[in-house]
Amino acid sequence: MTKSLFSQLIKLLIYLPIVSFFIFLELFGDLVISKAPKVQWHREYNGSGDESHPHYVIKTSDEGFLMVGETGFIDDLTAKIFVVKTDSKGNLLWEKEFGTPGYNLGNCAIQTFDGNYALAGCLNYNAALIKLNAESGKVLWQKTWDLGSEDAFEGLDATPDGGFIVTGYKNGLAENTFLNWGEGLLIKTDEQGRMQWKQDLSSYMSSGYRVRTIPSGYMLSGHPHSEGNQEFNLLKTDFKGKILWSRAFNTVYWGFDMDSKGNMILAGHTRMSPLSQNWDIEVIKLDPLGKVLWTRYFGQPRGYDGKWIHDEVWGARASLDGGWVIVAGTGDETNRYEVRGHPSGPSGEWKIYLIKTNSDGDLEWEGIYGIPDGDWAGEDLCLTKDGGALVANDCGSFGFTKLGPFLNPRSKKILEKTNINGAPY
Ligand SMILES: [Ca+2]
Ligand SMILES: [Ca+2]
Repeated sequence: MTKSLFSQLIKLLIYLPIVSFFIFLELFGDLVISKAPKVQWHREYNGSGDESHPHYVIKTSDEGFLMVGETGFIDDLTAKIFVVKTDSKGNLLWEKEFGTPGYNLGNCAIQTFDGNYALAGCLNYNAALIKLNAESGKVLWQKTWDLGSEDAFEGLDATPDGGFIVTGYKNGLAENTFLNWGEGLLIKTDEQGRMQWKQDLSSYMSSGYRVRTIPSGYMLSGHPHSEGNQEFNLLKTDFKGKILWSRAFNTVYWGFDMDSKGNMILAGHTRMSPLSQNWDIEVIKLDPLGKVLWTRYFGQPRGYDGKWIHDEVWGARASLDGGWVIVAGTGDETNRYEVRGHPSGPSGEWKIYLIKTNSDGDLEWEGIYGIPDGDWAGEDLCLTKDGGALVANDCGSFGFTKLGPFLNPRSKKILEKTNINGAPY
């Protein structure tokens, strides 16, 4: 009897620390899951145009999503701004189109401090800022500016006084939704969209692209000064738009985000890559003063000859573990190549290409997502409360492609810190 009790006690002493250890892991286990997440669900919405193309997505405070882009085409002047609001499962809550078919661009969106939404883009060759009711999508107000020929807003953020900071370009070429080689500008408005000041960025940028309110002013990423002079990608201004410093790099970057410490990521695609002679992904991490901490290249995730493969990155997000998620598309458009019979399928079918790095830029996983006989491409991404993400998928319509957790959902307390735009900053 005594012996049995004694052996029970010994067992308890042996097992208790092991059990406690696993309880500890359950509660505070690694935030990171080091393998590519799977698609949980996918929904598509098209507007009145033949096709629709998303550019930007945010997670909203109701855990749903707001995606913005265009329906119709820029090339044949049939485009309208298209906005889709869904719940957390991708079910449609409302959709809206703005502008008459022509040259209209839906480029960026935020949730405002009052819980509604604001969009930045272009209506009929004029830069546009539109505020929408969150419940219905009804326009609360809309402002357009003819700042100079073809102009558009590319990025916006809310400001602490309830107003807006918007960036974009004037005197552009109005050729597409991407590079238009205009003259960069930065505008501050009040809460009703009335302009308070504007800053000419034309000696720095052909276009501002993303802008973020930070405790000491505004940080903005933008496109190079001119096609021949691939320079100036990052500007810091004070709250009046005075330029405090600028940084120049030799690549056109699209993805931009900041982590909670003010570190930044810039992600673009370049032919000057050590991996191949075709477009590969270049990612740089910068400290809060714009000093480059590291540079990494990624590409050819499906294993084709890199000479033919375009890896095109359009977005990047800070991840709550201190790492980064890069969102891209991968494929080729070369009829001469189009590998058929390859284990990964024809290379001409485009796929979403996601890259997860740790804070040092080391690859943790790459994810490839697509469908047979169809084209998918990642345009943007937001993090979700379950530790997963939602990709804005350009699949010929607005694709809402939900990925399962890649951050440990058990670390919920940390994940709840995710702000309304899906980034921790
Ligand atoms: Ca104009
Ligand atoms: Ca490539």
